[in-house]
Amino acid sequence: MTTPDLALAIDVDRLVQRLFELGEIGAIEGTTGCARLALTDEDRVGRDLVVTWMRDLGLDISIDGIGNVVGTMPHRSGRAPVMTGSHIDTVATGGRYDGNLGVLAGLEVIETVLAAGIELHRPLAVGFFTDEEGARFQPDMLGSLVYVGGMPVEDALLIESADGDVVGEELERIGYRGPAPVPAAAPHAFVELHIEQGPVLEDEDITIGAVEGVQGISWTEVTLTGQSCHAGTTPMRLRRDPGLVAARVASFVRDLATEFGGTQVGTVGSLTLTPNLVNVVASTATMIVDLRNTDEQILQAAEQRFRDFVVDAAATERVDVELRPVARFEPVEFDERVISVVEGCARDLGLSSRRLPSGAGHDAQMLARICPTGMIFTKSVNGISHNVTEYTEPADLAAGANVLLQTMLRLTTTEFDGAAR
Ligand code: HGY
Ligand code: MN
Ligand code: MN
Repeated sequence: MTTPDLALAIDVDRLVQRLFELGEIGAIEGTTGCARLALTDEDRVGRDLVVTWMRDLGLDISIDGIGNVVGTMPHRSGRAPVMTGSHIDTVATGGRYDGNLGVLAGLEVIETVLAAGIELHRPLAVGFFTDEEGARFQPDMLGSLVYVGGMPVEDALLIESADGDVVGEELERIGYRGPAPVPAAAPHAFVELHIEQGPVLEDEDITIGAVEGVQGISWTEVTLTGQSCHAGTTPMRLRRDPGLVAARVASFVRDLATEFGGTQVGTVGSLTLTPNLVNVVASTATMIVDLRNTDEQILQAAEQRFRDFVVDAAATERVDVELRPVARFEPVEFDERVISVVEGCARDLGLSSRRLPSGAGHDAQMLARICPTGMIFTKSVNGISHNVTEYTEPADLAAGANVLLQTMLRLTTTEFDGAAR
């Protein structure tokens, strides 16, 4: 295929139906959300369903040592595929589109191309990566990190959740510890469709996001250890209260983001007090602080300010503190050549587009280490995600998936001289 066949279009009803079916697995009662934390039974059932759809299309399926699954069109050329994909694990209060759209739209693109009987210069592939969310096992993007050689699979298999579950054991238990080698062979190019998960496209009424890159991410687990004692009898001057320090840290993180401004964000979304009882001063407080910025130097400065504050706040209350980095990824820039193809496809399809950075982490930021990579965003209604009310209109699902279709087709005949740019 040389000239793009703009008349070719995905079947949005089939895509919506699959999003619904997958969303029913781990459905959160009374909502349109779902919970499929990585390597849980719900994740296994979701994986089985997507693998069945891949098999029904006649794709060659590979499952690697960290449970990443890739379906590739059989192709006589032996050339590296143009690959798409994302994740099907969700946060505990997830929606039906985060990650799932990228995987199912990729499946839809391949089904559309196969049905049209188009001869391609190189195959298309679609994958889902293990534990993109990092909600149960940190860091996030764990599967794609291993896929590109960013972490030895042996190390990844030893990672423990807060509940003491171990990645390797859970992977065995759900039957997804596969034989395919990691790091994987580099695809020819990678492009991921994802919901924006923020308000920009909707606020500006723009249909497609041509994503420039992903901001840097820093997750630090903070363990504060004080002394539990009676809430009624213990004078305030004698207390060593880690709950108080945790509250001051959470407030500081917000103030730091406000002070830095720009793209700086800071979040304390995970905070556990032990024993977490109304009449007991906590013995320990455990939290994970999420700091992000598009600029690496500023992110490092924010990290340093946060660390200094925690140590000082703990000392003031005579509380012990332990800091443990659990995820740290520098900002990533996508390949200009892929970004331009995304923009060109949007334009040829008559869709408005703009460039923007991604506030969220994505598997594409890992694939960018090994091949020319880009992303396509489509709107999130009210900019909401990681929330059961997450929603994207069918027209925007179709727009994103059709840009993905055209982008993947063009990338099959795009030759990339030299390293990613
Ligand atoms: O945390 C993130 O940005 C992604 O959802 N894992
Ligand atoms: Mn995602
Ligand atoms: Mn997510």
